[in-house]
Amino acid sequence: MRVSPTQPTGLCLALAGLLAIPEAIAAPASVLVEIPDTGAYRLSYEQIAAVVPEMGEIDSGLLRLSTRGEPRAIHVHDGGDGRFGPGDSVSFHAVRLSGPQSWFDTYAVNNVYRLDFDGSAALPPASPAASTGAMAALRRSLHLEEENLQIRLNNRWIQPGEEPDLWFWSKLTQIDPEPFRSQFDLPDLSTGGGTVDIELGFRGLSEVRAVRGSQKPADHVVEIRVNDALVTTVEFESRNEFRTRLSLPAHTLAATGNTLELRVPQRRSETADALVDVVMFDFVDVDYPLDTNLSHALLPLTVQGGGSVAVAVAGEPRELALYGKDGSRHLAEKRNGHWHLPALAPGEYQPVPDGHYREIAAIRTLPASDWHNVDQGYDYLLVSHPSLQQAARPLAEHHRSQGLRVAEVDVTHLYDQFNHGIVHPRAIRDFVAHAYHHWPAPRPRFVLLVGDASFDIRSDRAEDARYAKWANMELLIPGQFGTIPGGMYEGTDKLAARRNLIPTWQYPSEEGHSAADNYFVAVDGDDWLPDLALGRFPVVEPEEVEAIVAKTIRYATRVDFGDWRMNTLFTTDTTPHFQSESTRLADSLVNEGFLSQRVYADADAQDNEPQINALNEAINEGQLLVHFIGHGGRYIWRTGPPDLTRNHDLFTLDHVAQLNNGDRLPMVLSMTCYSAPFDHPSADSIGERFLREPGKGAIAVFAASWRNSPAPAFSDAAVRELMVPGATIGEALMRAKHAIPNQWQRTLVETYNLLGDPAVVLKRPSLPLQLRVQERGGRSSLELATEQAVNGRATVQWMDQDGQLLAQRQLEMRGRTARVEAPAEATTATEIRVHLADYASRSDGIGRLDLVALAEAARREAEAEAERTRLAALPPPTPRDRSSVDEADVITYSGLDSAH
Ligand SMILES: [Ca+2]
Ligand SMILES: [Ca+2]
Ligand SMILES: [Ca+2]
Ligand SMILES: [Ca+2]
Repeated sequence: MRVSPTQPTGLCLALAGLLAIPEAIAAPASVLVEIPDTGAYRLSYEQIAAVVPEMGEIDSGLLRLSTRGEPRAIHVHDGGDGRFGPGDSVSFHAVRLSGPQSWFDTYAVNNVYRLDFDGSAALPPASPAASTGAMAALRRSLHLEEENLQIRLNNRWIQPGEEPDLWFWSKLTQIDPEPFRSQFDLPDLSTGGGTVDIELGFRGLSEVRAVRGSQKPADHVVEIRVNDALVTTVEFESRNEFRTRLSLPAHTLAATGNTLELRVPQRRSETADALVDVVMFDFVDVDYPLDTNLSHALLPLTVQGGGSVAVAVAGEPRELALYGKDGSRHLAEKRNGHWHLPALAPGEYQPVPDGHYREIAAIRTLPASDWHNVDQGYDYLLVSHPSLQQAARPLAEHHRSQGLRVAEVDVTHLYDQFNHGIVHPRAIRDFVAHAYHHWPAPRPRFVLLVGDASFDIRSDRAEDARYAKWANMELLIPGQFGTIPGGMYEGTDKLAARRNLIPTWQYPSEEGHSAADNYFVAVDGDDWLPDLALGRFPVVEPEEVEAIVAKTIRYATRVDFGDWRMNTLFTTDTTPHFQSESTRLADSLVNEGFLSQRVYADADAQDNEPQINALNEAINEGQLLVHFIGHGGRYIWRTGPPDLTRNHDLFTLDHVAQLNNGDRLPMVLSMTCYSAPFDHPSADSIGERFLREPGKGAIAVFAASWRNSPAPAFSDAAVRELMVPGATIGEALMRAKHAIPNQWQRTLVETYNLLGDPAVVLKRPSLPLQLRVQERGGRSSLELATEQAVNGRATVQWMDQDGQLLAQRQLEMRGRTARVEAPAEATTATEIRVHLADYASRSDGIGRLDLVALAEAARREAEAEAERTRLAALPPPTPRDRSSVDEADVITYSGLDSAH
């Protein structure tokens, strides 16, 4: 039976039921153990039995340890009976997780070791023995690194898939009033001789431009002082990482209270301009000679060159063991007040006096589900954080009721089955790729991620000033690390690391790392275009999931379709280019029979209150689609670029919260900078808020996670694909991404994410409807025609040129045609709009006639006819085209683009 404190699901119960069959009773053959740091760990039988209660006593020789599939040494303390049971324990040396390019991993906090009980896994090679028994010199290596400030590196400095260190201890600049100072200890330092070796890590941020005719000064200069003495001044170039090594006589340092001081000096160029110099300080590695009297026996030691060791240990322990990084374990022998260890191989060892092992972070069994091998295919992969799985279940049931095969997947199982238990977005992507390529048919079409992400995976400090807002400019501005405030998440205490329920992948865009769920579904071919439809619910609380699920199911199943779905809303900022593109896009929908309201910010207005009110009213009335293109003012919509003196907010999180549009939920396309940076550790965004609002807001949001240049062609493709009757929004947006396959627009593909269920079908009216105006004997009437017989009601509206309603008629429609006389008050109408609801098929259609355009066409046709008549009267007679003349008093206009 699986026992996991975070996994109280029905699936668990079902599996428990299965396991009750006698043949199936078998203890899980493995557990996964999370460890936070390098050191020696002990695991008692009781700790293991707490997650594997049916384990029983086993042969000690069956125990195996591994990490990332590599065998590691394990030491069994079984009381000498050869059986591992109650009262026994195992111990091992484990190494902390580091990133491929960083001390702290980008995506995971803990490393994971796997303990197998069935003896089938490989054993590690034997540890090497020392070649000499002579006394070895002892040293100690310590790594000091703090993660206080995060930078963004653009795609000039990092490439997709790289995981550079983006977190730094401190920022150093030429205008810092005081140098950076930090105290450091060298516990058990031997000052008798030898050297203390220090390595410092930096990354440059600024660059100095070369002045023609003069030598370019170094980009960076850093003065390094240790214990108030200038040790060296280093110079380096560019925004790359830079490391420097110092070697100091041990007697210049002390076991406690040393100081490290770093200063970027003020410099002037040959033209006497002050040079900007910004350097990020990352870490210090120290390696120093050890005294043989150890006061700090819980810190590691290095046996230099190999050989025997004799140390005195403070605190008079009764027992001392040394665990080698190579897997070896050595019990020291006490003689004459010293602990003796013969013939140790060179390398690092962790002393363990009197059983002072480190504490593991967690232990769990491997999941019983096996997502490598399934006996049926699935259409829909619903991947949830375990804390949200229950809340998402009704959505899975809903899709099953619609005929989709839904796999409900606990995201932690994907780490266990696809990445050796270690958290990484690669595990999710590899799972999707495996399902896509290797599962039985059908191929999955949809992936939904239920859980928010956060790029600050270690801290619970919600301090926005720690996170870079720009890749290039911001860090160069004195005293600034981003000052435009964002709104904090409300109604939850989950911030920073606690929001990171399902990681996202980080794409290095022109403006730095950006949340990119697209990575999870770009699984076919050697390209970055998506192959499945993907959405995410970026929330942390079960109630938030329940609210989105409830909205989604109501949207899909309600049948009282209203004519609000004729409405579309196009809004933008003050930029003329965006306004003209927005109008072009709006017009394309008008021609399909949709109403399209435009709300454009006014550059001359003091406050744009009328526009804000218009947006509120329009969304409350109900919109099928809301499209914003323009400038995002960091997590919201703004009237222009983020210049606080001239521009201001257009639509904010507060406006979203104050909506009362109920079930009239729009699909929101937010084609702008960071309107859904859903991986921000603490700041809420308009995109997330639109989806998250219970009982109102939006059905889904398509928005960018970071800065970008919105492309009207992308909007065109997105709107066109979303309007295809029956298209799911996830697949429509996937196709829209395929419409922009240029490498230089990859940022749009990667950083625009769908927040919402990808299998939602936009509720656009889709019944094909033909409209004709007939003028006979001075009376005007409208004829409606459908391809299939309907049983429903049509609402006909006559509008004037200002969009005011002149008259409205409702008529029952049975069969394929219906006719209504134009009312007397409609004589000045310039437009007719029709909404037809068919109760029989539970569908509806819309149509629109532009009477001005029709009149113009009729006038032109009359002129053409007059010309034909005139020509016909001329000898020799020309044959007349009768067909158009017969229909001259009947003008037909299709109310729905039948191309869809
Ligand atoms: Ca035993
Ligand atoms: Ca770092
Ligand atoms: Ca692809
Ligand atoms: Ca978020």
